Amino acid sequence: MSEVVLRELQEGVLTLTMNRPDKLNAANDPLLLGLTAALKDAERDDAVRVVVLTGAGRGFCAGQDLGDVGARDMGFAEHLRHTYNPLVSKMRSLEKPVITAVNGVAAGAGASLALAGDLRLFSDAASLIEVFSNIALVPDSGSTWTLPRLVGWNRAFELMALAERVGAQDALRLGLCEHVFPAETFRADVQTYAARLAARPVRALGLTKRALNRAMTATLDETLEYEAQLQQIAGEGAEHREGIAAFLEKRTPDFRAAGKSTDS
Ligand code: T3D
Repeated sequence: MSEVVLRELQEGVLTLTMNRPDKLNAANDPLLLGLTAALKDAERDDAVRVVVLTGAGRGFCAGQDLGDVGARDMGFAEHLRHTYNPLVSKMRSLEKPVITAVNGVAAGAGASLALAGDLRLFSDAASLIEVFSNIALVPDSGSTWTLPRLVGWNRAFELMALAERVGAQDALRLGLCEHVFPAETFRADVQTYAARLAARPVRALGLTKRALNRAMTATLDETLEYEAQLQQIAGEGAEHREGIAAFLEKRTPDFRAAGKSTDS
């Protein structure tokens, strides 16, 4: 049996590919648990500087595999707590950039995974559907958290209520993705973008992610204090020393090398 999660590491970019193309990468438990395990491995592995999540074939992810639902020995809530919720939490808390590279349709929980990326890159063949209401379910896996923050409460509700397909250009207009690349060159364009990010000071970016996550639910004063604490950590790090040295020596900083040296 082929693996449901493919891993490939290139230029510090770990690409995780959901690999059930015949079902548009509809998610079963091995796929969801496999993705979470891969993210935990990526968290510990210094060779991984950026993670890309994408899909094999013409789909990104069609959400829960509907063929599996009837055969389960657990309820919906328990299933979500066991599979999707840890995955989405890990994507958001991983202190390395996580890019979702949406190559095709992202539906249901697949749309939630697409939106959970720190940066969302769409192919011009991609689309996103909050498809849950078609089968009389509630949006899950974080969609009720991400979507209203991106498009506002009312637009989010309309997308959820009517389950209309949002194409790539509309996704860009609505702020659901940062860039749209042609389908023909998508994988190469994603790798180029991700490698550019991998050359950045990823430890500082991890702390930036931590700061942004905290700021989502904090007051201004709490945020100012938290920024000060994180700046202390970043300012004592090897990446910062390299950034300053490179500036003074009028050269490009080598943050990859700095990441390998021991932080003070
Ligand atoms: O605890 C819990 O599990 C709750 C969690 C719920 C989370 C959810 O994600 S609920 C939402 C589940 N997803 C859906 O309802 C989406 C169902 N799929 C579709 O609506 C359509 O397939 C798409 C709009 C995504 C794409 O349409 P199209 O026309 O491009 O492709 P297609 O022909 O419908 O699908 C291609 C194949 O993939 C097809 O198989 P076949 O006929 O070629 O053998 C289709 O059955 C299969 N497929 C697509 N989505 C799923 C799926 N098989 C199983 N589960 C799917 N979700």
